[in-house]
Amino acid sequence: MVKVSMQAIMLAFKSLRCGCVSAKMVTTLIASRFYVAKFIAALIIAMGAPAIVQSEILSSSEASMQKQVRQIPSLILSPVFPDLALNKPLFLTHAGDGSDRLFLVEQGGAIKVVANGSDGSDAKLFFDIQSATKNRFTVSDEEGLLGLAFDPNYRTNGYFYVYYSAVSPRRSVISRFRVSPDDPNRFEEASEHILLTVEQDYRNHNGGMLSFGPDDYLYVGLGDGGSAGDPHHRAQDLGQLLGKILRLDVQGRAAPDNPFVTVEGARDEIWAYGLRNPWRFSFDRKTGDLWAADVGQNSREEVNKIVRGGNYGWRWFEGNHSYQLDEDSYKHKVIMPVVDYSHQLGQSVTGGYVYRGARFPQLDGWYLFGDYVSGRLWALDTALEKPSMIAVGQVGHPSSFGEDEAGELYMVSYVGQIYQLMPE
Ligand SMILES: [Ca+2]
Ligand SMILES: [Ca+2]
Repeated sequence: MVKVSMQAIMLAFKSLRCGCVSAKMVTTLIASRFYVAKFIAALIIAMGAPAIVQSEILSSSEASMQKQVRQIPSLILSPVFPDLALNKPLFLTHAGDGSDRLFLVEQGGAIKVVANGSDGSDAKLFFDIQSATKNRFTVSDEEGLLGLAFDPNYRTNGYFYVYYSAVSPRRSVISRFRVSPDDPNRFEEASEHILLTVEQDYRNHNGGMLSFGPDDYLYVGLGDGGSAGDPHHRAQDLGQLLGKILRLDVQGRAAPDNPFVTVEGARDEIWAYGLRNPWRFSFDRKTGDLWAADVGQNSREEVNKIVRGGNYGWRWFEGNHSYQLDEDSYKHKVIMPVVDYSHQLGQSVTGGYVYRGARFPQLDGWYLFGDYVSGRLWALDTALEKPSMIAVGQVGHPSSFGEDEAGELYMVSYVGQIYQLMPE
């Protein structure tokens, strides 16, 4: 169940030198995955060394498929910012301005900024939704401050973009803000410029990812609107923005060469469609490939490589399985996921990144992602046409992954901890 190596546990025992902790207590602790993140953090504090999470092959059948391919090294999840308190963090990113700061998004509407490599005690409140907008911000399980992206020209224009939920009426809002001219660690109040508003009739499936592509366009992830089973069949409806990935310019307009600008009745903003709830996508820094995780309904979670104009199948398909086929489903080309997995392994996929940092060349080209519910983490070798999922660890509620300016990878745990991902 829990993939904390025995080696790490024995090391912890040794350094603790404490006869009062029984093996049974440890087993009980690690069997409760809710406490895994805090348990690992406690181990690190006790050990003064990073926890070790063993890479392992998923199953014997997977093992035979993996024989001829390279192995990912054992990974360490090393907690960072020990003196930083976070409440329901959902994302981590950088400004791309050479300052090497990290920006941490909390669902409740705050963005905190810290120096990369610090203990976190230097954290400043960069953004606060309550002083940012007159709109009625709202938070629920899948609503809140969900996304953040910095303008490719942030260094000169100070613009950044956020995705948040509002009510009266219920909607998703994508807005641009500006940094304060007087303080690089604080945004400028009253600088909101709304790029796009999308009506929502349900609280769930809001997507929320924002990211600039290598083409300097802003990509936006929107879920199918919510409820269950896409009752209004929106993901396949090119006349609607829900269930799509959009590609916008920095004014919020459709990019002029988007795939459906010449298609009658289709929204110009759409880049790809047939998505249920894309929860985190990212661009491979080396190849420009767009990798998106799409959260499933009742049985399958999936990871997709998104191409221009692609239809990713929902609600006709959930992962590689049919969900609700109809006469139209047989007339359309649908792109199946690169990988999908059953709800025995997890119930809500969290997309990650292809590692392209310089520090750990042995991780180059591995796409790292996880599952929010089970806490399992996996890697895909993107050099392969049909990569298999390789389990690399397990940790409490991975809500997102993130990159620093140098392309080093982090994992954001919803319980309030950030980890850096690195080889053992
Ligand atoms: Ca919704
Ligand atoms: Ca799909």
